[in-house]
Amino acid sequence: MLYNLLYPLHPQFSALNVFKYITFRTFGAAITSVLLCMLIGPTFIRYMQKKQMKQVIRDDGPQSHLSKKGTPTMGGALILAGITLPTLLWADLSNQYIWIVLLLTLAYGGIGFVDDYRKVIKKNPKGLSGKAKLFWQILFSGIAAYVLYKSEGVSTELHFPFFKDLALDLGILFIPFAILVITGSSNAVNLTDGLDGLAVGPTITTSVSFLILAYCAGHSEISRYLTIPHIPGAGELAIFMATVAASCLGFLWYNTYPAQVFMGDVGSLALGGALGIVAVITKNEVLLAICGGIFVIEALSVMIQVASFKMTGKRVFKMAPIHHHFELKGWPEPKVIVRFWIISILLALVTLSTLKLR
Ligand code: 57M
Repeated sequence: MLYNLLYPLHPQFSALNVFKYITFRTFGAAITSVLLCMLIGPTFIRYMQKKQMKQVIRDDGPQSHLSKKGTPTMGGALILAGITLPTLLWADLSNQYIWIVLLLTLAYGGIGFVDDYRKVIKKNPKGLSGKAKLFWQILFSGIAAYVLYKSEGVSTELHFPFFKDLALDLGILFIPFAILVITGSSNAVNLTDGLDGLAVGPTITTSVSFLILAYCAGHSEISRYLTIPHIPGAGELAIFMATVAASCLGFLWYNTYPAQVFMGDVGSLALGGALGIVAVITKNEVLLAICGGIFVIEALSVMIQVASFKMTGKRVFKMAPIHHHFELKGWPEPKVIVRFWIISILLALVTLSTLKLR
């Protein structure tokens, strides 16, 4: 909004020229997001406590989790505010990608909100059924994918890191593929969100990496130099990714061990959806699987566990998702969390190194 309002005035006030730069607006958006989440946090937590919006803790998980009873949840609403308001403030609102990613993120947050609302307020432990969640996720990501497919200049090619000249044109299959990436990413982040700060850590490393990837993809000279697909307009997504990373950072202030608030599905489904749609637009779907490797490992651990139990009656892990396995092995919760963060930082470095490696 600031760009649309202030930049046109730069012929009269040359200082306003600074709003032209994505880098300047990215920093502005990030600072606004962190401050917003950190400042609203205490009021938000008090409100959730007053309204009794507290997490129900299952008693069949690791016993250390029983002490988390009464922790307020739905902190994802705070994250969504930290993404939406600064994006509206700092991004170019005439950019179609900004609207697609923002609306998809809010729609996924809406699905999570209904689930949390039923569980926490209506005291229905089942919340929104798995099938209903998947239906809405497919519908919303399908709409976003269709809009992208029909948009001029949006490529339907799938690109591969390390093999920069290799591209597979998916054609109409771009739509189901995009649905798979966005829905898969959303559910994988949701599965990861089972320890204090466990999901926000890798979300920060992934969104900072995608901030850089989006900036490079949107820049004609940098993308040509790096021989990555040039996607005009995608640079604005750096601002959106900055708000995702920064609102997670602000939220982490309260979600770090021992957590004062959980994000709930309203946060986890939205964050995963946001990463998925940005990966699709910037042609980095494969890199999302590498950068978000922690989410992939968490989701795979559940699939392996369920398949093994169904086929052999035996469990591969003490409990899935895999973070519970390490807890049950006796690792203190902060150790599991920080080690998973370390892996996600390493994966982000590998991801960014692909910009130069072929
Ligand atoms: C949500 N939700 C947390 C919180 C958070 C198929 C199966 C593997 C599904 C899986 C599942 O339900 N996953 C999705 C995981 C829950 O956190 C809430 O949910 C939100 C995210 N959606 O924001 O609102 C609990 O996680 C802990 N937590 C923290 N700190 C945080 O910052 O400590 C969350 C955030 C919270 C809190 O304890 O209550 C969750 O784990 O339920 N199911 C499971 O994860 C269950 N696994 C399981 O059944 N494994 C089986 C099979 C099916 C694979 C097996 O291994 O044999 C475990 N979850 C729990 N207890 N709670 C096991 C038992």
